[in-house]
Amino acid sequence: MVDDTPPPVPGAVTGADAALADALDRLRARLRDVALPLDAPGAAQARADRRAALDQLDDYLLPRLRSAGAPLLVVVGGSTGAGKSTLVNSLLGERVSDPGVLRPTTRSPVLVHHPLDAGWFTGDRVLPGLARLAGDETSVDRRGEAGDPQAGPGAAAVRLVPSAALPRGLALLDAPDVDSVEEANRRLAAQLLAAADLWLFVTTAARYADAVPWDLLHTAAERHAQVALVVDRVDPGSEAAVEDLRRMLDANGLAGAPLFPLGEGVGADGLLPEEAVGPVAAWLSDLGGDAAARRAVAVATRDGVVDDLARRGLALAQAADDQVVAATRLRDAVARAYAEAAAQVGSATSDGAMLRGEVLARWQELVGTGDLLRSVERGVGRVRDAVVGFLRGRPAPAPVEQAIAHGLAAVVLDAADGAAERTHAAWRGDPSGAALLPDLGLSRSSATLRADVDREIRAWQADVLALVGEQGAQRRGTARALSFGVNALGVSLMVLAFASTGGLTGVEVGIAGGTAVVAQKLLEAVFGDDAVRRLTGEARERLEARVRGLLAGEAARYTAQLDALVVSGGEALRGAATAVEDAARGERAARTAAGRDGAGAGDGAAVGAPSGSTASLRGAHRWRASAGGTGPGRTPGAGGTWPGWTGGTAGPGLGPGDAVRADDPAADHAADRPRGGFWRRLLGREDRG
Ligand SMILES: Nc1nc2c(ncn2[C@@H]2O[C@H](COP(=O)(O)OP(=O)(O)OP(=O)(O)O)[C@@H](O)[C@H]2O)c(=O)[nH]1
Ligand SMILES: [Mg+2]
Repeated sequence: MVDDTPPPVPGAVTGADAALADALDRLRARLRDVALPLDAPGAAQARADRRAALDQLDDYLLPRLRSAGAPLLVVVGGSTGAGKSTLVNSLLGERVSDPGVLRPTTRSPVLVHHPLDAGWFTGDRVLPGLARLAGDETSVDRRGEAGDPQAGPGAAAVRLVPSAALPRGLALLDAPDVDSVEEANRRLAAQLLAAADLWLFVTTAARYADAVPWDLLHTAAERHAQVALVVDRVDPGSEAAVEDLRRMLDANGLAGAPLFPLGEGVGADGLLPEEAVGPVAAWLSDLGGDAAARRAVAVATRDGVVDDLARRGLALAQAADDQVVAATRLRDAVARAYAEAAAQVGSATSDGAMLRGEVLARWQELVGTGDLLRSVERGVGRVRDAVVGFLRGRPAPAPVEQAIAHGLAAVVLDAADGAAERTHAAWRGDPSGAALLPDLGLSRSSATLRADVDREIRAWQADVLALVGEQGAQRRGTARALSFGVNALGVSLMVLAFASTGGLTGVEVGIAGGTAVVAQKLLEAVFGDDAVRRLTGEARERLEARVRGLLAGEAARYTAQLDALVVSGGEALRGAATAVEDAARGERAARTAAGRDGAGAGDGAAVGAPSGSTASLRGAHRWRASAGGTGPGRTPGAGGTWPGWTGGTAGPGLGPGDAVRADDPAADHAADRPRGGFWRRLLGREDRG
């Protein structure tokens, strides 16, 4: 588990920065909480966004906010084989990262820092999710979070390489290829770029328009990340590619990105010649030596990331709300289908449909030709005696009971099967539901339903017999009738229950050609009208309750899929994202006010090492010596200029020419360099004239 609260460090932030860090901490907690388990449209992207947002908070933003003095992290990214490792080695003049012929070469990122800056990188402050490798170590136990599939031996690690060739306050990270055939490489490269204060993007004259790098460059532009580009292998004749790339950058929101074309091939030592890397070296060395410039770059990238995270938080809140909507829609489909099933059973057991076929035949066997009805209607003797006499001579009522059980089971099973089919169809037609269906046999009723239905129907029939028995016990004079015919009376009540609609009984609705009339007369003769009405209602209610229970069990097979998921709305996340926006506004206002008060310089000085203690990267001196002229650093451009980055032709913020050509090239000294136009623009001092 990553410790979110590193120990206080020199230059640690307070005030508005701390409020922003707190707001981001809360956003992080909400992002962790938000669950997007349903495959609603856009959910896969939202999950990836959520992961990326958490990574960026952990790897970059929170550490950066809490360690105002951390060195500027320049991440060298780009296509495989573009020459990232070669560039890093060439800038340092030593092979810290293995370039190679086999792609991809760089799997473990290499982070080069000044020896005195080591403390910033050995701990958890930067990229806390990546283990550290020192020297020649090759395997790691990643300090991943519990349950993290990437944790464990062989997982991502970063190799730390101290180098005095690098200015203090500047770190170079050689990343894996962004378009790698290996997914882990691609993901790591994107994660590293997201943790960068500055992207140094390496491409080639042949591949500068490739889609994958441009996806990332678009992301950078969107986030206002600070970006510079290096174009390798610009042979004479391919200058047009550089011009085209410049146009693409301008047209895609990266007009301010410096562009460094490199034309030289690698030497026998595997390094690019000094004069080739000179412009990049000089530009980066200047940046390393200028605390205010470093701060400006770091803050510009950070602001973009904060805005982007708040935006992402809001979008993810919407995605979380969409999940709630999707879950509700799925639950509604289940509820609708099973309510319909219950209604279907309800009408099939009250409209007389049950009293046809087998039930009717067995019932007629039981009640015979109508002698009973006639004697009851004639009012001969005491009615109850007539019933007793009638019941004494009857066959057993078991076949009627069985026929009822059989018919009733068919009705319930049919309704349940229909509901399962409808639910399955509704879920299958819904992306969120479809993902929950495979391997679950949810297209039909559960395998145990038939047995469950049979059991419930038997239990209901027992209920009805018990009702009749209880009613007899309460009423004087029924003992004899019951002693002969509790089963016959029970069956009569079942029949009557199937012929009662909206409080009307069989006689009133004339159901099934008077089938129910005999049952009703028989029961009324024994118990009286009111009791029969009440008993019929009670028998129906018990049946309905048991059917409801069966259908609820069936419906639960679907809703359990949803219950197993945590689906919570995006309200808390939305609140946290809005709070980040507010805190960011506050922090920027405080920064502006501090700048007006002249406190900006002190602020800037808090970033990394103070000016004056810097080394220069390889080739920087050579470039500076020739800056503004036609020295070797500028070849092979015609007339000593690179068409791709000459500031005069393609608008503001164009590149190394701006950065390294001082206003007065004659006053060009490594230790005391005036700041280039690029940095002035970043710092908001547009005073070049
Ligand atoms: N001609 C020429 N060759 C180069 C240049 N830069 C790199 N190379 C060669 O291209 C090959 C790949 O270079 P690397 O530096 O390993 O490329 P990479 O971008 O680090 O590649 P991955 O780590 O696989 O992503 C090596 O053989 C280098 O010698 C260049 O500017 N010009
Ligand atoms: Mg490499």
